[in-house]
Amino acid sequence: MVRTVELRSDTFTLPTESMRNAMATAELGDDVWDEDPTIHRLQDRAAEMVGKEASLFVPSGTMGNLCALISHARPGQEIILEIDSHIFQNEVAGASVVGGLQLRPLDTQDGRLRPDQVGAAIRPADIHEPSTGLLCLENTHNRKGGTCLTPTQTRALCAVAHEAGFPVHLDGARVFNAAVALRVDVRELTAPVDSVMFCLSKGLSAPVGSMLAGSAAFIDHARRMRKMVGGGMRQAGVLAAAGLCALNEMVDRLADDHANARRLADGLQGLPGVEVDLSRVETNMVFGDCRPPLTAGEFIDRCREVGVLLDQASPHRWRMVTHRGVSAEDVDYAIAAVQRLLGTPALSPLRAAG
Ligand code: TLP
Repeated sequence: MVRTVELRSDTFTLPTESMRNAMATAELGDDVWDEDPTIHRLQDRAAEMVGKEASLFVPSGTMGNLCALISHARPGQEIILEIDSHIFQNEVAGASVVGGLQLRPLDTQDGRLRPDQVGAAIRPADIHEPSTGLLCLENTHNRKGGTCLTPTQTRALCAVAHEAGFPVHLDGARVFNAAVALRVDVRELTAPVDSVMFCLSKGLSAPVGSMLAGSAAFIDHARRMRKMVGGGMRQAGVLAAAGLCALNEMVDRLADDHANARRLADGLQGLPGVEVDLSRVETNMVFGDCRPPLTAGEFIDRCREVGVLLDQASPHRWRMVTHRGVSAEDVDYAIAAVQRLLGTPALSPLRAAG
């Protein structure tokens, strides 16, 4: 039987029954007037979970990051971040367009910036140069494999920024995945940073929304910025109700997604034509490279024909993401399907190369 295994992203997760029920009965008000009680409950709960004074519900992770960047830094300032970070690669240059900010990307092997590397990128007080306004971290790091920054690494990086006098923002779209994988309270990963954005709509399965958390003064300013970029919503409590279920009911089960990603990576590793770096599989993502002449585009098209959906990361690189909608049986089906595909003449890299 052909089934569909959705491995393109954890953004494909659908709301749970408990979320649907909570949405149907949520108490509502106008959140632009700051009068939606369900939004208040979500914002209080989110702030408490990440150990910050306040938080703000935003429609997307992209908007949360943008509001953070333009709240922390002034036009003309430079932001240090990792070269494959979502903010640098996937947010349509919003920080530059809306915030007038210059981005300073630094390269790493595995998404983990080093304190000495950040230190060396800080601008001196020179009239010709922009001043450094912010350091951005990403945990887990998406494009480098879903890799985690530990509490110690986070603290060391923040110390460099704070000593130089500028703040740190964490793109923690999947910071709960990091906390679960590292077996630490998420506060250990968020306490050292000045602000954190995390997504409710990825592995946590809510239909829409992300949270931005930080000091009360920072969140007050970010609320104005959210309004400026069109993110002020009215009876948004209908979405916040699902977000509360996400925070209260969906964090611990992320461990299942991590086990499934490991199972998937183990099953795919060693197949002819694809290469999977097992050492990078720390959370719910599996990246692989196709060996030429096989391209990721070809591989993805053929996988789709057998019901296995995955995402392209570069001409030869693909990504599979596990989540609540992918069971261990789905993983086994996907492995067997890919195994069969790589054995077929049309895709067999050995045959094509010979
Ligand atoms: N990531 C999406 C795509 O945009 C690539 C995905 O499928 O992984 N930070 C990180 C680290 C992210 O991975 C994402 C989304 C965001 C921010 C933005 O969140 P949204 O999609 O809610 O704007």
